[in-house]
Amino acid sequence: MEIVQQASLLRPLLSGYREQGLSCGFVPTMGNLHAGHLALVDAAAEQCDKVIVSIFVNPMQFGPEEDLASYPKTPGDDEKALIEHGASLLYRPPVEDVYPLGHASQTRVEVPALSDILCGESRPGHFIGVTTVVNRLFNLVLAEKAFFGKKDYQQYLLIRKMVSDLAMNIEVIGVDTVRLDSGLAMSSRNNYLSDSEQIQAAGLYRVLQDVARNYQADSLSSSAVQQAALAELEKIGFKPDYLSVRRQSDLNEPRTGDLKLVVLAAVWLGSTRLIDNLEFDLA
Ligand code: PAJ
Repeated sequence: MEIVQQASLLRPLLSGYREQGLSCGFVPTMGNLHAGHLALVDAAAEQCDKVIVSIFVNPMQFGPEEDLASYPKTPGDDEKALIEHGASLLYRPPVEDVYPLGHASQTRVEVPALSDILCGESRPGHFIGVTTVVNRLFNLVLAEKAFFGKKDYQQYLLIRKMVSDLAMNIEVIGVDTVRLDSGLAMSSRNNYLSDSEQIQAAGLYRVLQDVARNYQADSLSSSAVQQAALAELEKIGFKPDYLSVRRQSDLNEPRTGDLKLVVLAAVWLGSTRLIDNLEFDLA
């Protein structure tokens, strides 16, 4: 596996792949790789000749009070795992290579509306940071396909909309969330949880499953289901940020007749913010 830190060194390698007629799959990450990230690498390896992975803890998507400084970094383990999973190229730039003049002066990419709801409401500016860096990475890597986890459902939809709105020549593929046996979605932020909090945290997925079941049974009104779920989250010991049932296609509130839905939630467990979601169908 080649490891490259500078964008200028990335281009000749990628041109070489294209000259050989090899297809490229791209997996952007912030490192501290776990089985969730590696499922994206595996999907890319199945569908493409070459797998390119980026590791960049993007300061532009962290708020001033957030965990940028303490975000977990495991470069040696990440390299080993990527080699084992067949990645061809790791792009791991220093911040100066991505934002030579600082990110405040960076040209921005903003997907309106979708950036401001749910996680965007609680984390102002977060999704502008995500779409801006992913746009830059897409332009550098010029892959045919990019792989994103549905664990970050809103992010996945934002990237799809950016690609469509800007007529970018890349296919965005969503990969199902990888979970521990307890149901807890794998996340780098699970590292912040104590053993007992990890057990508690698994309750989030159970509540999402209850919401989907109650919607499908249609025994309670939608607002009653959501209120009951919020109360249950509090009972488990979470401080809920939001829990909401939306349309899968655009995260708008469902209208009568919408059949493809997703329940999304963000909660605090102590000082750790966790997100999860579950897609479900009606009828
Ligand atoms: P990061 O949190 O490192 O996640 C990288 C990719 O892994 C994302 O597409 C995310 O949805 C996916 N992922 C994380 N946990 C997963 C799980 N349990 N199952 C399946 N996929 C999972 O998301 C980011 O980084 C950044 O915002 C980024 C897109 C790299 C832009 O900076």
